[in-house]
This record gives sequence, C-alpha cells and structure tokens, in this order.
Amino acid sequence: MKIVEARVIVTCPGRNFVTLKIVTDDGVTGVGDATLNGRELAVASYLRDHVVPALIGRDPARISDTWEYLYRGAYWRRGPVTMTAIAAVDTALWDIKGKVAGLPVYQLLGGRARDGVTVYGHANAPTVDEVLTEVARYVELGYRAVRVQTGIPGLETTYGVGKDRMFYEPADSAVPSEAVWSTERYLAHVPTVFARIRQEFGPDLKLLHDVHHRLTPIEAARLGKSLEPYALTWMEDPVPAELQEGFRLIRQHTTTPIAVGEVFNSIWDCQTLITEQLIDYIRTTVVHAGGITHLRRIFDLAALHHVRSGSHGATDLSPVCMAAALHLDISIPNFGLQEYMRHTPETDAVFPHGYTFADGYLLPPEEPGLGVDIDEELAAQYPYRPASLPVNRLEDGSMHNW
Ligand code: CS2
Ligand code: MG
Repeated sequence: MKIVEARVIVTCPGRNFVTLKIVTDDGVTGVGDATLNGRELAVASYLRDHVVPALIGRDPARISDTWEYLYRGAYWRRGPVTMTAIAAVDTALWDIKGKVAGLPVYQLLGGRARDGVTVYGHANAPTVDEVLTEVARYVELGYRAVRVQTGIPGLETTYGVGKDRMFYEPADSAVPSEAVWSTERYLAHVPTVFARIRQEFGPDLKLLHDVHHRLTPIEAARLGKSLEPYALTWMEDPVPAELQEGFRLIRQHTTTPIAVGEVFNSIWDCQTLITEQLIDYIRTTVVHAGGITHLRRIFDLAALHHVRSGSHGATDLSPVCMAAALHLDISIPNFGLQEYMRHTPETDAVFPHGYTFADGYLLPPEEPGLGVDIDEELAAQYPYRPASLPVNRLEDGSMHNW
C-alpha cells in the first residue's frame, strides 16, 4: 500500500480548523487534526509545503518510522507548529491502520481499560449567581465533572468567560484584543466562588478551575491553599510552565492537585514535572503533542510516576482530535479526565463522527479506524477567517509579571 495524495483542508464553520486527509492507492483514507489556534495557516503551510511532498509514495503502515522521519529527519525538532503537523500525519495513519485492520483504533491500542471516558464540561458566567445556573445545567446533562470560571469583580473581561455559555470561543479578533488582569482581585475572588458551589452542589461533583498561566509560583501556592477546603479535582495551569522546577515551590505548599500541559508539544516539556511528581494530571493532547504515537509515550511515562491523563479538549481541537483522544483515553491504564467542550452544530456537520455522550461519559466510535471524517464539500462553504487569542496586561500596562 502507498500514500498517493494528502490534502490540507482549511475550514471555518464558526472557528478555524485545519485537517489533513491522506489517501492511499487502495482508496483507503485517514484524517488528522492539524489545528493550532490563532496560528492555523503556519501549520497548513508546514504540511503543504514541507511534509506532503515527502509522504507521497510512503507505506502508510509504517507509523513509527514516519513519525521518526518527520521528527528527526527535519533537523528542527519540537515546537507547536512542527509537532501539530506531525500529529496530523500520525493520527491519519492510525485511522488508516484501523480501517485496514477492520478495527476501531482503541482495539489496536490494547482494547478498553474502562467502560467509558469521564469528561468535564465548562461552566462559565460573569457572576457567581449566574455560574450556579451553568453548573446546574451540566449536572442536569449528566456530567460528573465541571470546570468553573467566573468574571472577576472590577475587571471588564476575564479569559475563559465568554459571551455565549455552551459554545465559548476565546479567539475573537484578527489582531489580538487586549484585556486587563489583576492578580490581587483574582486571588481574593476565586475561593468565594468555590465556597458557594460546594455549598449548593455538595461534595460529590468533581470541580476544576483553570488559572490560564496567570500567577507566579508563590501566588499559585496561595491559591491552591485557599481552595483546599473545596476539594478541587484540579487547579489547571497555575503558572507558565517553561520553568518546570518552579512547580516544586507550589507543591511544597498545597495539596490541591495540579493539571498542566495543554501548550506542551513533547515529552521533554513535561519530563521534570512528571518524574519529580510535581503534577497530578498531564494535559497534553493528540493534536498538539505529536499524535497518538507520541502522546502514548507521554502517558506511559506519566503512569510510572502516579500522574494521570487529563487531555485538553477545547473547541479549537476538532472532532477529529476528540475521536483520536477517546481511543487513547479508553485504552490507557492511567486515564484521569477528558475535557469536552461541545462543538457548534455547524462544526459537528463538517466533521461527521460516531462518538457518543451519556451519563457523564464519552464513548469512542465503534467503526474501523477513528470513526470520524470531514465533509469536504461542506467544509469548502466556510472560508478561513483570521482570529487570534487575546493578550493580557497587568493594570500598569506590563506583560511580564507571570
Ligand atoms: C483552555 C482553552 O480549555 C482550556 O483549558 O485553556 O480555552 C485554551 O485557552 C484554548 O484551547 C486555547 O486555544
Ligand atoms: Mg486550560
């Protein structure tokens, strides 16, 4: 079998997505997500201009070898653009392998290690009163875990809290919009939110909170400590994670579990965090961390160090990534939680998929391969629209306090 074509499809059914579709001489096709929020066209070019020509004629069965060829062969290793492009190829090749074998991908990864994939939804609203309604909505839908974000009194906007409730999208304008941030106001407010939520919903519901890298280690330690009475499942991205050793400081002060890694793209980004047991959940994903092949390597390292998976699953990760994530989630021993931010009906129509939600769990599709595709005709009706993630500044106008 040989690869005869690979198409890079850019579409915007409400938000931008980049998808790679690999075609073999037998007519079997495979899809991979290649979306990098706000930097979509960089990955599209990396694939079209540099990767696709080298794929033509290759044996699609050689997944590991192709991964090494693209990673080592390029000389320039790692980085979000490179690793997203490699992920797309890797994911598409797993899809093809599953179709050729006549098995869903999770069967090729060892079969089910659990009955369903526990997912968490996003409850976000400007005020605490409003967010209670949002949490109740997720509980009503059957969710067992909810991430909670609210506006901060005195701040005009807060990242993670959008205009829409169910379909929140942070990339909002062609040139980044700017928002003002106050650590003092934030640290004072968040514990009051979780006190209310625990009071209303009791001890069973799993609660999560995303700090979006806004604090220093000692500030994060204080936040973690002040949230201990409310027993969060995790505090996410408390600080920027370039300095992995920085997490030692947070760890010395708080028992609030820590989840990190949605912006990581390789095992080297989380090696210290995992091997020193500085975190509890690793949030790397299929699309941004080199595909199923590399992500499984990260999760295996994590398993040795009591770290569980908690993959990123925001709306900028397409249904192709979600399907791939679910095959991995259901098959690994150290799965923790999967983020599940629902896509809009327009996006769901462009990416027909067979995963299902019931009772707080997602189940991967049962058909051979990943069980997801792209409707290219429909995709063509939604041309690319530039959109960037917002920028944050402190009240004095500076950007370098976190
Ligand atoms: C967030 C995302 O889902 C999350 O945990 O951090 O909203 C993230 O900011 C976006 O996916 C960025 O593309
Ligand atoms: Mg996050």
